[in-house]
Amino acid sequence: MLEIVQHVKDKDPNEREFHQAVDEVMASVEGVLDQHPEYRHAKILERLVEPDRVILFRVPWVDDQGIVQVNRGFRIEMNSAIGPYKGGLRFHPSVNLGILKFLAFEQVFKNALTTLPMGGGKGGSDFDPKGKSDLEVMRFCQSFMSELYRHIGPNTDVPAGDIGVGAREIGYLFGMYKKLKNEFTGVLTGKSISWGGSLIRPEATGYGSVYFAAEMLNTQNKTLEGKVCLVSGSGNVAQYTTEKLIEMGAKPITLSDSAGYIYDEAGIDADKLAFVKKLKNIRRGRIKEYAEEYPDAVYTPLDPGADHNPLWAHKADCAFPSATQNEINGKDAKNMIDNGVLLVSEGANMPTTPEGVHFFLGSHILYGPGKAANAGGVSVSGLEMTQNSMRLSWTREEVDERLRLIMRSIHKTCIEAAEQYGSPGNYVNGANIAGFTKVVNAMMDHGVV
Ligand code: NDP
Ligand code: 2IT
Repeated sequence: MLEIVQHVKDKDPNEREFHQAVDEVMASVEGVLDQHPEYRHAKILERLVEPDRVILFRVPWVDDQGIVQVNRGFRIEMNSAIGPYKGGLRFHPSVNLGILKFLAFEQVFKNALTTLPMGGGKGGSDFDPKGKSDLEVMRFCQSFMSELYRHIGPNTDVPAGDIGVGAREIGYLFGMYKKLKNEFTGVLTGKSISWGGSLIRPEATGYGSVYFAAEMLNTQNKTLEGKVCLVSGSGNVAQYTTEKLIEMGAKPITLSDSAGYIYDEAGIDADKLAFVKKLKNIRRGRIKEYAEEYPDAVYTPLDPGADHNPLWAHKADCAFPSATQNEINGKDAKNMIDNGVLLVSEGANMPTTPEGVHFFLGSHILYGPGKAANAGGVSVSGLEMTQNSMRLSWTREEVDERLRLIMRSIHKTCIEAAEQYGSPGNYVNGANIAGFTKVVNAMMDHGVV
């Protein structure tokens, strides 16, 4: 293990997910470091793992019963070497400093791969939007922004959505920012279309993950046509992954939430997906209801104590993890390989444990890690910033075409970087090396700051 990984573990022993993310990147870039002793001399690694700043704040709000609630708010401004801090906000009870530092760290390299000028950041709260009324969510978002507004700005730090933060939350956050600053600017992305949003932003992460999968398959002269696909999650990324898979002639057969998953052997088609969108985005219900609506589908509750997740044990060709971190462990990865999975494209951030990654890489399947495969979301966020700066909006077709080109470019960059450093076909090394090199060279240009 590189010294820097031990240093990070010693310094913040409780930030397990952050250690995991640092460990993976550092293992990939050892060859680059050997060729560039000047990086070590400039203490580049020590600077990369230390956020530019961490903002931690109290978020008090009043619930519908009139009771005062207190949550914790965070923004990690990780690295701004190649552009303003950019990255989502996550509202989920599991949110803590270690999780947000892992997400911010990943975001730095992901954003560097997009070809657009964006630094890396991430934020959020341990607030749980589940089961809250719209008014409670609004009061929470307003309180959250009443502190965050002084730290962000269209040329400083531009947050967006992530788990638990969608169009509704971005609306409330934007409304409060605009009121406090008396400024209408592109300070958030994922905005609705009538007030500065970009077409295709809601679709972008899921579509991008499927475009990345198509690029990977293309290296073996294969397509998605007829491929049976496992999808996890049922939120933004899972829904638009499923939509694009259906459009490309593939057959998605699973979806999940944190309580369980559905298996639909006949395939999830466009009508069934329309039901899921209404269920999840409007009624805010549970995926279990899919099996009540479509009785041929089977619902299985997830057992948090189990040593594997049965969703990943169904026979399939491709897998699109689109829920959360570490949702595929070593056993799940082995089950997938044994069942003939030939491609994994990660819509979620770091959904595979190190043991799982080891398995995928060892079995030489097409394995697209999150920071490459899910970069379509932040890419279209970057395009939303561009449109806001120009004060115009592009058509659906234009944004979608740019997204396709960006995903193709990320794929090519990964392939080339992996080859250059002696691990052809290894997208993990490719993505880490290419993202790292771009950020680090900018840091070297800027001197010791
Ligand atoms: P959503 O909140 O829209 O959906 C999240 C989905 O994942 C829900 O189905 C949720 O189930 C499930 N989920 C969340 N936490 C857990 C958990 N601990 N265990 C099991 N299931 C869980 O979020 P997104 O679709 O936006 O995000 C999904 C993933 O994609 C995340 O890893 C995110 O970081 C990543 N991502 C998102 C991007 C975006 O543009 N939105 C861009 C790039 C990556 P439940 O409703 O039960 O909580
Ligand atoms: O993980 C991610 O890339 C996101 N949640 C999207 C970030 C963004 O700024 O659009």
